[in-house]
Amino acid sequence: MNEGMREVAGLMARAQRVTVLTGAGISAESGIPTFRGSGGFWKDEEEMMRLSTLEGFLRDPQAVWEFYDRRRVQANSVQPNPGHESLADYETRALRRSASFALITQNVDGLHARAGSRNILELHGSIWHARCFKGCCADLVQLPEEPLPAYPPECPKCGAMLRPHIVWFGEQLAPAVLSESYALAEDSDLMLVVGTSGQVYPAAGLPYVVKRAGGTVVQVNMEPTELSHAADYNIYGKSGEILPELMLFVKLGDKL
Ligand code: BJW
Ligand code: ZN
Repeated sequence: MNEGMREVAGLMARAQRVTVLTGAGISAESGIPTFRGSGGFWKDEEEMMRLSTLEGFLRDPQAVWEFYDRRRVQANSVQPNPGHESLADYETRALRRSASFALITQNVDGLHARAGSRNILELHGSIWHARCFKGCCADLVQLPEEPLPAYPPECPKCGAMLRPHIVWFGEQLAPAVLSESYALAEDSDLMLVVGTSGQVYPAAGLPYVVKRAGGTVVQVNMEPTELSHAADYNIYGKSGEILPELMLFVKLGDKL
């Protein structure tokens, strides 16, 4: 067993203002690939620039839309795993004892909501939505579970091309979501950081905000990351196993 599991569960049980930051690793056990590392979404840097930048989209919107079609079909074919479910369970228990709880995710797959999490901030958007490329029509367009009939899809209001509602490299995160995330981090007494490589900013800056403001950071990951040195506790293992185990201790503690 990882050292400190009981200690961390004790912190989780007592924290009054909880934030959780998740990344692709939490969905890995559902069968959704992570970004970096072998078997990831991008084969190499060239593919990353082709599929996850505005320049890549403008060069070949069809290829990028096909990529997101595959991602939606895949996300729809898998289930949230015990890691997602444990965080939803933790939120319910935190609210019951009048603690605040927010789940800040870099993931775009929608699995946290399907697991029952409620207060979710999606930092990098969602594969389930598109928006007008011209930016003139503010409403998000809901995307279907199956591949689109034609590419690129058109804005239902003005007929311009739609783009995926995703934050690509070099693009600004939605200011309201980002500022709320920073405010929540600054105010947290505990942040759980789960399944992220901690390489992509500004999301990777959030644990440092918690530390600077005097809060505690607990990382759960398969392996050491860029954030390991900043975390007060590092628990190495699969989040789909570690988080349920932590919740078991939290629940035992509640009964004592
Ligand atoms: C498990 C597990 C299990 C596995 N259990 N754990 C130089 C040039 C240009 C830009 C920059 C630059 N320097 C910095 C920047 C800014 C850039 C950035 O940070 N780049 C770095 C990579 C260097 N950031 C941006 O561009 C952001 N915008 C911005 O900053 O605007 C202002 C600005 C603009 C320009 C210059 C400077 C400032 C936007 C970032 C948007 C990120 N978007 C993506 C792609 C979305 C597209 C899509 O989904 O298709 O979001 S990138 C990709 O990475 C995705 C993810 O959300 C994000 C984070 O990845 P994550 O979640 O950490 O996944 P992995 O795969 O990296 O890690 C998985 C982890 O899980 C690993 O640690 C595993 O060990 C672990 N794991 N199984 C537990 N079972
Ligand atoms: Zn439009």
